[in-house]
Amino acid sequence: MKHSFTVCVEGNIASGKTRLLEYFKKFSPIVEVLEEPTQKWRNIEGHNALAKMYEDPGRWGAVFQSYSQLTMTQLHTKPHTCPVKIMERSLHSGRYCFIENLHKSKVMPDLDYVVLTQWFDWLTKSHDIKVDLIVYLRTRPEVVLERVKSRLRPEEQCIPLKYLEDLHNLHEEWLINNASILSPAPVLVLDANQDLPSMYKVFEEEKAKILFGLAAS
Ligand code: TTP
Repeated sequence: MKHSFTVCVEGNIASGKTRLLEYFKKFSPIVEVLEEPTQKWRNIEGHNALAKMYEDPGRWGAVFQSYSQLTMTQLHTKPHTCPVKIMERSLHSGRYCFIENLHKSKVMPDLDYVVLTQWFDWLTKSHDIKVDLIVYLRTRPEVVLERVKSRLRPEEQCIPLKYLEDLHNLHEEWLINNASILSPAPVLVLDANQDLPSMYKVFEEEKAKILFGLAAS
């Protein structure tokens, strides 16, 4: 299969991306769902890169983002097996949200930033990283902070509201304010502040657009 319709699900930490992916698994074999490899990030030959990044982002932020870029490229370039491929995140959110945030907040040195962004530019130009639709799960930072606290992922318990506000603002810059320049695809924005049963209703109502593009109804 040459090219699937590729959907990337984006949104702040704990915005509900995995829930959307879980929901769309029922459309197999039309849909292939590719989850984010967070387990790989937590165990690189015995090293927990996610934990190290939160403990000392100045020392480990670039290493973590470099590994995340590698695993995300592997997902983007994985041969297609179904007409629709739904991925959690993309190379682009790594670049425009997380790398940008580390650098903007002066945690990441200029050199680390330049090297990572040059890698991003080269990867996105030289590989088949086509994205057809972005689903943006838009949330308020206060809402995702509560979810981060209640899901008890140990590495994330140190996350303050300010970090989620900064990431929220960068998602907004990327997918709302500068979408025509920076987004690799049209953006479907969903209000993801709601509880899970309400979100399942939204996914059901929006499923044609998510599977076949914004023109579908
Ligand atoms: P997310 O990619 O936001 O995944 P999530 O598990 O929060 O998604 P959801 O609850 O919406 O299903 O982040 C996973 C962790 O990895 C989080 O602690 C943030 C971190 N991360 C980075 O630090 N840099 C990155 O480039 C990415 C993609 C994630």
